[in-house]
Amino acid sequence: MTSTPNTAARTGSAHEPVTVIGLGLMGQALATAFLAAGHPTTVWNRTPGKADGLVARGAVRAPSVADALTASPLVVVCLSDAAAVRDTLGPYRDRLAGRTLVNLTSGTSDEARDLSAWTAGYVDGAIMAIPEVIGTPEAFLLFSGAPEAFEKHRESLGRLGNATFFGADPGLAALYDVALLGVMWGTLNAFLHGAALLGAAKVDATVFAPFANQWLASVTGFVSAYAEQIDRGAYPAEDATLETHLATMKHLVRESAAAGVDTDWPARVQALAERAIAAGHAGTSYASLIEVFRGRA
Ligand code: FVH
Repeated sequence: MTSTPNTAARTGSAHEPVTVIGLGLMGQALATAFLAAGHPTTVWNRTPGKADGLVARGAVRAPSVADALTASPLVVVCLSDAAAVRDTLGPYRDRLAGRTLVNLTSGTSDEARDLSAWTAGYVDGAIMAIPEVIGTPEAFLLFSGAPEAFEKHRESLGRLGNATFFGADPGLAALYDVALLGVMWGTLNAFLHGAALLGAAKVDATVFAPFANQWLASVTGFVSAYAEQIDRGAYPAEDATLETHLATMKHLVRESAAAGVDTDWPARVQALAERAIAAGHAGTSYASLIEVFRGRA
């Protein structure tokens, strides 16, 4: 069913026209998903040739940024960084009036809040996915900003993947983005350190990986339990005390030194626990380390 413009305007988005600005690896995937879902899709890229494949599949190449902005009620921008967004859209921000600008460029919460001044219809977003999974439920996208603008285009934005809206603060999606990336980097650093340690004993990473994955399944169970403790502000040691953790952290430091692999990371893990214990958390759960991360220990 193709919706007429006013229907699209009233209901927001059955197959509303969408503009995608930025056709890098991610922008190409975004435009492809909108095209595949039947949205009339207008595209613009600094290097025009990157639009060729999309135009061959039915996208309309906008001759200028101004034309790209005025072509659709929903404009999605996905460039390298906030500076690129400012450089590209800044001169034409007056054309954003009455439109929804969804910025899927990685950036900080402050950058998102600054850009939100450009239009009442500003929605910031973060993509927790690689281009290949865009358009599938495997992709999850975080949004925050103008609630009415998001709701108006929720269906269209849902074409990209699993869309979650975090509320009116335009900076919140970016904060979730970096917090989740921090979970990724911390987890991968831990795996890579373990692989280096076992590698020193001639254990291949592919042999270690299934055990790491099995253990990660258990560790993720701690996350929900510790989240409840954090929100209650009480850290009962229902699984192990911080003192017990510290004793085995020292083993990791000693084994790393003996194997000649990085000791900075395990030493940092040990130092965090020692700071929490020094602040009186010896007999509490691992969740009490949040007091260190909050700067209270
Ligand atoms: N690729 C991924 O898996 C990650 C997943 C998580 C989110 N990121 C963020 O998405 C933004 C774009 O990333 P990308 O992978 O598409 O990046 P590139 O392929 O390098 O494309 C960059 C596009 O930005 C255009 N661009 C850069 N600087 C400017 C500028 N000053 N003025 C205008 N456009 C600019 C570039 O144009 P061109 O080089 O093709 O002419 C590309 O369209 C990014 O924030 C990731 O962190 C992706």
